[in-house]
Amino acid sequence: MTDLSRRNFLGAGGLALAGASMISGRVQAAGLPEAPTMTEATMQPPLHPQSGPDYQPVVTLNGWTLPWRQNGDWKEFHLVAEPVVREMAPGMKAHLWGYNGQSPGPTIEAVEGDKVRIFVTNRLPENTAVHWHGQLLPNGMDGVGGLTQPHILPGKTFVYEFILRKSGTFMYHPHSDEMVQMAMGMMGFFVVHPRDPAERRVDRDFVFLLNAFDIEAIIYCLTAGSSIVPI
Ligand SMILES: [Cu+2]
Repeated sequence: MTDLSRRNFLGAGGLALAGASMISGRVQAAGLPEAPTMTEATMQPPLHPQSGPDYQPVVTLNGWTLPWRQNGDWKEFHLVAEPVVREMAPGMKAHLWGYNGQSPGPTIEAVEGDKVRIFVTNRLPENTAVHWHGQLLPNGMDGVGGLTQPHILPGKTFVYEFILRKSGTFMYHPHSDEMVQMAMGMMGFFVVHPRDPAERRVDRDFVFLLNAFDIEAIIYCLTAGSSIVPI
């Protein structure tokens, strides 16, 4: 655990410098990958791979795919857990928690056999951790805060590294105050394409997450003086 925390935790500000003694030389040399953010809740075009094996990318309905960078053998992603505001219907804004500007979070896409390094920065007001649901990986990368790793404290970044052992459609979500955090909207897809692009080749591939929220309605009435008061 000591080694894990030393190797995988970074500070939030001035990461490359502040975190230098806490992370591996390889990560230190590379610095943190950019954390793309999405301001639109509308469906974004699929992201065709610019490096590595080819595949038919998925379209995430009402969502988007997280860009990555290739760093040697590794595909590097950067997730940011944070509060987000999503307009569910015209004028109805929900205060959710999500990743990289949206809830649900962006779809992570890669290929069976890929080495992935996923930086997770916590901008929530409480601890978090990310569990890679259904993936076969080393126990220390399984993302159960307080059990298989220390919780990621607010302002900190944790680095997950593992090899994608099987193809399939998976999801990621927190395992740190998970009942609250999942209810707040923290989840996203993790699509692993078969290594052989001819295997179960499809022409078009879609994923969509269904989620239900109980949102307290505030009903307003317009008074004669045109001020708005909740009733
Ligand atoms: Cu799960």
